Amino acid sequence: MTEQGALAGPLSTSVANLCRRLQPQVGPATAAGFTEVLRRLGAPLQVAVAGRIKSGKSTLVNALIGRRVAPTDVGECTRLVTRFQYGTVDRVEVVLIDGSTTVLPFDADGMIPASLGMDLATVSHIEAYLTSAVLKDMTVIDTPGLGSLDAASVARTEGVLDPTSRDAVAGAEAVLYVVTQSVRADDQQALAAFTAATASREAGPVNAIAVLNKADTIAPESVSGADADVWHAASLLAEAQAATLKPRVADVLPVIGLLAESAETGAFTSADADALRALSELDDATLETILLSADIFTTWECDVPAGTRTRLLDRLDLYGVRCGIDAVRVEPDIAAGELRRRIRDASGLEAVRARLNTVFAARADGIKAAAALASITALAHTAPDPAERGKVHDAIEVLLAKPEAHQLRVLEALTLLTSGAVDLPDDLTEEVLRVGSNADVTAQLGMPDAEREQLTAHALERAGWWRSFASFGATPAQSRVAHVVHRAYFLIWQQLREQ
Ligand SMILES: Nc1nc2c(ncn2[C@@H]2O[C@H](COP(=O)(O)OP(=O)(O)OP(=O)(O)O)[C@@H](O)[C@H]2O)c(=O)[nH]1
Ligand SMILES: [Mg+2]
Repeated sequence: MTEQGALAGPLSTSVANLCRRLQPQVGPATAAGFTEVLRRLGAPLQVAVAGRIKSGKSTLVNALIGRRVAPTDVGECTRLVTRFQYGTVDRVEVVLIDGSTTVLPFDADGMIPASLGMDLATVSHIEAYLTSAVLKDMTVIDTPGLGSLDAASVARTEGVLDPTSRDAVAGAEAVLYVVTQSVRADDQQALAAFTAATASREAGPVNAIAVLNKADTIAPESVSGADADVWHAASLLAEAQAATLKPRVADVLPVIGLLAESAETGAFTSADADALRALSELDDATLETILLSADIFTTWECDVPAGTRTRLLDRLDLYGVRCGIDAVRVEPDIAAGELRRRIRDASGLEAVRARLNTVFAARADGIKAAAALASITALAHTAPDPAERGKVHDAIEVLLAKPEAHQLRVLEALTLLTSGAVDLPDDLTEEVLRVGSNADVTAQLGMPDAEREQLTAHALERAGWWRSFASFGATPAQSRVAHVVHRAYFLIWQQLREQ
């Protein structure tokens, strides 16, 4: 088995070294388990996109990858798990339950065919290898809708949830949870089940974020305080949902997946820009009328051909069409590329990407190492030979005492804070999140332009402050978190001094 790519960081490297060192000293079953752990450690972070049926998961996956490749809306492939990972050549394989694979040609539009032409009962999942750069840092797993009534697809989704399964769909390490306007009680349950069963030791706000998708379809009058503004309404709703989903996710961000997909995948073309320009010339009254509903928009008699309007509606829906027309009216000469960027900006995708980067990428080392340690611990439990079990446990103890293992405590502290299990004043919470959520020292200290000397002094000062807070000013629960933050600053200080 080959090991792909670079490890996520120092802790993953230590865990990998532990596996390699112990491998020759253990029985064949445990050794094979280590090989699998090593393979997983070397792979990019596995991010599952989960959520209720038709919430727009596949649309978002396409937007994130920057290619319209996952079938949306209809077809049996929306009932299958599809893993999108980096490859040097675009290739799609169907993986059968017996482990064999068949290459699947892309359809005429360059998409994964919506129907496979084979017995779905024999299919495990789909593996798509794409040259998309985003996939170098994370593997994106598109999942069938939770809460779908179709028993076979439910069973397949549970395959994703099964942490012990060696199946390729198992073991998502992070979750992007897609909700729409109404979060239902079973959304919370589904999210709980999904995060609890991922391979990560502590699933929760550390490795899960949520998006409020289809923000464009929210009626602003239904949200008090929204001032008839769709995006404002979406932000308010997202905030309320964050409070409901809080112990499970770090954040809920509003997004319009459809606009993100159209802008990022090139589905929005210069012909669409021309169509928006033509529509922008309609008089105000006509425009207001046709934007009332999708039916009126496509059937109203006007100079822009009905087919062109249907296409626009598919790409942008009514809200996006309105945004586009507004942009053209302000700036009649706007180029198609600029219009595409405006649509992307209106989609909210950039904020989602940024959050994925801070929440997942910066924590990938800790998240992956925690998942690997959980697997190693499970392997040790099932090892037949007590001496072998002892050896593995001892090695884990040694590893946990190393400075790089401190990240695991930081992840734990973040979970305690963001889930509300431990309360701190807002400014302190923000400080802990900053220290725990960034990979770069200047960002951790919140001093982007500071010299090393200033950084060193600040780290030392904060280390001292958190130590006394841990001893004097804190409840026992706060004290636990404070000790972790103290040590985080101490390690930063040490690192700065050694540079
Ligand atoms: N208006 C609007 N429509 C959207 C948005 N995102 C997705 N859609 C539409 O919602 C429908 C379902 O989208 P999919 O991406 O297939 O949803 P899914 O969650 O993958 O669906 P399943 O895999 O079948 O559970 C499609 O017609 C999309 O075009 C959005 O932000 N706004
Ligand atoms: Mg889908």
